[in-house]
Amino acid sequence: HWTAEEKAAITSVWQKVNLDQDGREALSRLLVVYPWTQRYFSSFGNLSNPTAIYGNAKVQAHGKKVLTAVGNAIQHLDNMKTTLSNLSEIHAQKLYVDPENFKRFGEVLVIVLAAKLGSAFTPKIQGTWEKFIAVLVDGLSQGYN
Ligand code: ZNH
Repeated sequence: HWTAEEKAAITSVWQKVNLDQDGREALSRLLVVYPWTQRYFSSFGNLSNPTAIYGNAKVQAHGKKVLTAVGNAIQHLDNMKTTLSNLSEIHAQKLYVDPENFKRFGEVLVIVLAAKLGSAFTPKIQGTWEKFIAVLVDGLSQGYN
């Protein structure tokens, strides 16, 4: 259900992503903008303010891990649901993450990409990314049924 143009829009943006920097930025923003998401990361140490969050090595490592998983999903656009089923079950049955938070993370990720790419992140490309995020969130939420 992806056109060649949509696939190109997703992969060309992803080529510009830096997993370390952008992963840190996305996860840090999630933790600052939606502070209740901090409850899942009680083992990460000090998350009491933005400076502590951005400087937290565990946040950096985990942001990279999450974006690496997003990149893996991008390599499997035509069967994202299967690709994400295992990860979804981990979040549902082991980590007990409220799936609403996947949407929040998706929104934050789009903002990080927009800030990074500026005018190159055209409305058309944003539209394709919103669709990608919706499919990603769907895939991550399947294990909650
Ligand atoms: Zn998550 C983990 C991915 C979202 C929370 N994650 C994880 C991992 C991965 C991921 C890959 C690892 C796993 C293993 O180890 O096996 N995530 C992901 C993605 C997304 C996400 C892709 C979207 C897009 N998460 C999320 C959210 C949250 C979370 C939103 C909340 C808020 N995760 C989590 C946790 C964990 C994880 C808590 C665990 C961590 C540690 O290290 O402990």
